[in-house]
Amino acid sequence: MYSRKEKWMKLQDLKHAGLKKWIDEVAALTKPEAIVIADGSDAQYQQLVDEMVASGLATPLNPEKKPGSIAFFSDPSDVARVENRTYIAAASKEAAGPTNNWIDPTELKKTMTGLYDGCMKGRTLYVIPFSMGPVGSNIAKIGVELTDSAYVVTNMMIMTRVGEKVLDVLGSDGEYVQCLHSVGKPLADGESDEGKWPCAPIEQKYISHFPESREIWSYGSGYGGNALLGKKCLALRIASVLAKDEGWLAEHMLILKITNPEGEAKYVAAAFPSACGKTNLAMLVPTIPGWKVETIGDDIAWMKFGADGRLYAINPEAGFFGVAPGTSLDSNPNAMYSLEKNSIFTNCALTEDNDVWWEGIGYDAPSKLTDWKGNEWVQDKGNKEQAPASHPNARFTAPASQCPSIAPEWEDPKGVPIDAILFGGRRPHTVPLVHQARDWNHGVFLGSIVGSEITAAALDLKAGTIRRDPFAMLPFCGYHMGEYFEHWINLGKTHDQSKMPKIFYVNWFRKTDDGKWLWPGFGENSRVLKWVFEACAGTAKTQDTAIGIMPTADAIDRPEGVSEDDMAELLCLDRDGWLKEVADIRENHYPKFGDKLPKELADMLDIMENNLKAVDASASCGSCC
Ligand code: TSX
Ligand code: MN
Repeated sequence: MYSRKEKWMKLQDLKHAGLKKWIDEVAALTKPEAIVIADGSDAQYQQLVDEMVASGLATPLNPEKKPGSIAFFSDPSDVARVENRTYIAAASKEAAGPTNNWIDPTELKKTMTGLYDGCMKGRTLYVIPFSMGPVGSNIAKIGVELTDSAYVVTNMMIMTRVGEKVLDVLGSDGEYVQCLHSVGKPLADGESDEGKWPCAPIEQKYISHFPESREIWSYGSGYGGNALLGKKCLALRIASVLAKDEGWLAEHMLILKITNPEGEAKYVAAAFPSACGKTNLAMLVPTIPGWKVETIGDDIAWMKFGADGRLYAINPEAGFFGVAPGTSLDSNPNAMYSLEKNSIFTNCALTEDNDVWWEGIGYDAPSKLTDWKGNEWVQDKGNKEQAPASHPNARFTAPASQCPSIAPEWEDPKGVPIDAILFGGRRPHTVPLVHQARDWNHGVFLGSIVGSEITAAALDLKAGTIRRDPFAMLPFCGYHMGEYFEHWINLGKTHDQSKMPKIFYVNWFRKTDDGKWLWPGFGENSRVLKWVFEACAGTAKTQDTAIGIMPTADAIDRPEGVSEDDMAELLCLDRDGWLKEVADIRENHYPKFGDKLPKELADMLDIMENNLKAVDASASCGSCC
């Protein structure tokens, strides 16, 4: 049965007895027709593409417009991460914490073993040995994903480092994270997928994490974070547990490098909830002359303390799995150049000449499109209710090496020393354009209160309400969020503060009372990054306030179109707004973490409240807030 393709590596060739045994066990359970080991070669990538094109699952794109690229259209029910079917199956419910779904691991394994039984009949089981992080880096981790989806294999080949070089590092007894995945739609005898995107109904979908045994079991979805198990499942949920145990950080953060006109560089990591433009910031083109921004990563940072006491970060990924709608030459030219070739597009619209199109790509749709559901679609600008041609969560999968702004050191195995950590979110009011934490614990406090205004896309809560997403990690922390806060606090106790990154909170999303953006954002954010750079260098113009360290009124150069009054509003201290914020944190946010909320954070909230009450109400912010 093993290896239908003689030319690829065979199971017998694997040197790792434990890995071979696990593959045998999974094959005995799932009963695939064949087993193929992903060797990471271009030839194998091409063969997988050819097979998916032949079956009708993949659409080859126009080689003149998007060379080496393909498009996929998922089942309409399988378009995003499924948080309500995502489980942290820790030994106890308490260990998973109040913000994760929990099922007893023994019970969950029993249920899922039942689902996996025979689920790969008639399909191929692919073995994907992958490295999160540069192969051989001492910050990197190895995973092996077993999957029945060739779509997953090709995406993993872009998003991670795959193949024989990983098996070489793994050796005969190396450690790896077991990642088991099936699309979860068993074929009947004689049935084939016939170009359909297979997946299971929602009540059979399970995205399960077993933190004690460091295993991931995923069933029923072929999409993104549910299926490409190196990303959210391994690099965040499982790695966050490893990081707590081993004294490092696995974070939902971009990493960028900023260089001033004198050639001095600083490295910045930044965490934002979804829909705040993390990928855009990671690839920002500065508007201020002489300054340069380069990209290390756009989604995940693994950070460890070096022998010199500084915090070093690597990007564990090798590609970008970015939201396509809204990505244009205006909003993010570097992303557009990254996806020009050798990329995978999922749920984008297709043009008549086999290029991709999406809402917010920066130009009108051509006369006729095929929408992501496969239907003919003609743009009707008069109709505000028209369903979009691309799914709002449509994605591009592009190699990071193709990004024009990628930093030369992006694959340095020792990582880059982080100077600043930014938190942020969509806050139309109250939160200023930028402020800095007074010290590490205050910075942890800022991370713990991260929140973002609900955008129209999220229908479960009223638009205009703020959803808290501490450290942008709420959906991605593999253990109790209160213990996660404590882990951050503890790092401050055990390390030299003078060598730790400075912590900031930014907000690109302030609005006027009549709903207009106060700040132009995008490349103009380089002005804020410049102030952050200067704050790290000790040369910034700053003032101490009730909420932390803020820029003086003239510390940040004003972009064109931003008046002096606008700037004052962006940088004012909204005493009453912050007092409401304190009340909301005290009544609605912090109680969620029960007695696991570190005392340092409760104290920090009291301090902020007292500071604010001491501000003269009539003197604060005049008329602007
Ligand atoms: O990514 C964004 N960033 C960060 C860029 C480096 N977006 C897009 C968010 C959705 C993913 C932004 N949207 C940003 C921003 O800084 N700011 C805004 C709000 C905004 C939108 C459009 C305009 C200005 C601000 N344009 C005009 O007013 C012309
Ligand atoms: Mn993310």
